[in-house]
Amino acid sequence: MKVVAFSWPIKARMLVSVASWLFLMLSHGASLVRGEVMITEVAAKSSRSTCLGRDWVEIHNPNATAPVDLFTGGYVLHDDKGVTNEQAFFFPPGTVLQPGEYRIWCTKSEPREESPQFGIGRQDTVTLAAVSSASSSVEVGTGRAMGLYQVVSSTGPLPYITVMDGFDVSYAWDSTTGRYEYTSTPTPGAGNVLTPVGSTAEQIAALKTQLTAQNDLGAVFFNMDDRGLSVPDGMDTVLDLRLVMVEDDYSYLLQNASYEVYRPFQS
Ligand SMILES: *[C@@H]1O[C@H](CO)[C@@H](O)[C@H](O)[C@H]1NC(C)=O
Ligand SMILES: CC(=O)N[C@H]1CO[C@H](CO)[C@@H](O)[C@@H]1O
Repeated sequence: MKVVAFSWPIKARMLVSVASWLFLMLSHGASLVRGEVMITEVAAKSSRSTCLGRDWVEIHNPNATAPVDLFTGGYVLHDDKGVTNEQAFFFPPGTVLQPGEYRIWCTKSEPREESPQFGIGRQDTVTLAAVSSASSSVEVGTGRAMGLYQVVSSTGPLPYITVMDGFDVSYAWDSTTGRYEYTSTPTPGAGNVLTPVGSTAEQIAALKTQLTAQNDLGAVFFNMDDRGLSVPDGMDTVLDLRLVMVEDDYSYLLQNASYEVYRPFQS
């Protein structure tokens, strides 16, 4: 026999939250007028600098003249656990996307009312849904809240790809092909730039090029090549630091060469 793993307290809480949200929405005089907004970009942990490394979702209002109110429009953002999951995210009052705006939401952040609390897992699906305009006649108490919503925009399951650590990647809408693709040039909060992610070999080559360029900059700045010798176009020495160390400590430094080694010095 199959046991339905759905405890009553959670179910009750969920229904109360949907019901109170609907009430809040209606009490704000919401008319369920909405525009054509869409999910334009999502990042599943692989975009490092944005949102302190957390996942993020970008939503775009392509309309050039009309703002879209995500609260009064009855929008909800959820992952593949669906709109009835506790972590489905209801936009708070005053969430208005201006004409042409791209805005990102960091997941699992504070305050919780302003951040989707679901993570975007491998092959997860991120969906933007909205309360169906026919919802006034639907009984929220039946628990079939699913029927209240219609999908507005969905990424579909995020395809699995190999992405090296240290490589910035997002899954972005390509308006020229009408499909989502991975790009190695994430553009959180702005129009997408599609740059194919490439094979593992190509990622390694790109990373090497990037690191070599960074190393070359460092060689000029520190006026020191890989062997510690000065370089032709190196910058002038600004600070000449001389330390006197005990022989053992000095040899320890040489034997344990690393960017961070702690040893006492005499003067
Ligand atoms: C922008 O929104 C307005 C108001 O909802 C609508 O009349 C218009 O058709 C929309 N424009 C586009 C290009 O969708
Ligand atoms: C932390 C560490 O790696 N220490 C090493 C430094 O070098 C000496 C001599 O080779 C080693 O004995 C230590 O283990």
